[in-house]
Amino acid sequence: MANPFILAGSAGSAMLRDVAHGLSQPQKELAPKYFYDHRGSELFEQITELPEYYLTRAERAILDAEMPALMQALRPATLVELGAGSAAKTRLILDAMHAAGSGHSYVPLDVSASFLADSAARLRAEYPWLQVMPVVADFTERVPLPPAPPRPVLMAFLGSTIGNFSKPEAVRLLHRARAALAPGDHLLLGADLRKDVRRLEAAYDDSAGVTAEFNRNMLRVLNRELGADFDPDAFEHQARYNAAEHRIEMHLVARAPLTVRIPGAGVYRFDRGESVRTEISCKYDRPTLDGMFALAGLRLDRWLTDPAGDFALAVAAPQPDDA
Ligand code: AVJ
Repeated sequence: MANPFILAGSAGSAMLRDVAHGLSQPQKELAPKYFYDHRGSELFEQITELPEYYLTRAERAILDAEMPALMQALRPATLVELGAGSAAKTRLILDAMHAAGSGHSYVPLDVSASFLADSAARLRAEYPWLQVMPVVADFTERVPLPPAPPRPVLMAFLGSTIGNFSKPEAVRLLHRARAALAPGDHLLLGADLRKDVRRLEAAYDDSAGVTAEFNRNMLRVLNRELGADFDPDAFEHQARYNAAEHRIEMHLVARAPLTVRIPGAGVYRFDRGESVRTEISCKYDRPTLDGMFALAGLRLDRWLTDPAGDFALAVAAPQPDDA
């Protein structure tokens, strides 16, 4: 028993249990959702503007080039967005939707009620024609839509956030998304593509050190939220490409032997050079996504990439149950 101090139920928070469980694995791990406190979200914004981090620019370029024609073809009445992420990308889709004259409903789904309220207020002010129906939900658990949303629905899951999930988890998530879709609806999935390892590693280990700060910020979040005593400076940022799994892994590597105390969750030892993995960021190709869609009851419908082939927007449609 690694952690005899964990109390079941209300006595131990979900975060405490999750962190204790992750730190008890042979390869210690922490969930990437813990990056994103206020500071972490700011650092991520900075990452998206780094010269090495091509993902956001590539995805925006595809949206810019392809959304007008896609909205003309699909004519969605409602845009559902999983993770109500970057306002700039949402606007490219909403603008194209408005230009196509197909619909005016927007359903952002996010865990953070305050983030949703802020972005909804801003969008309503900027788009008087838009009906915004925010839903507070953790879309990794469930994908609830408001009752009878105007259809067809276009459900967007952008930013290659799917890459944070292992293949079985990602398929489960896609399957849940599929369950919320009706015939005629579509899923719009942003996915980062496989490429030269040096470019991938540079994207997650920038020369300005912003990603290193982002990575260490997770320890500050755990210190504040759980009263843990991580010394962020005692850990080195590392981004490695795991070629067998086709994914970038971010680790925090202990520079020396150390122990960390987490009240109510015990004491954790790190050997010198031992790491905690804080994120996986899976990289895809078309056959792999094809296969994942098939397992999730979806069918790839359109494959849109930037000219360099760095990033893809995959459009998928629900398969009938008997197909
Ligand atoms: C927001 C999960 C897509 O994996 O590229 C950026 C997060 N981590 N730099 C990614 C991230 C390090 C990002 N996602």
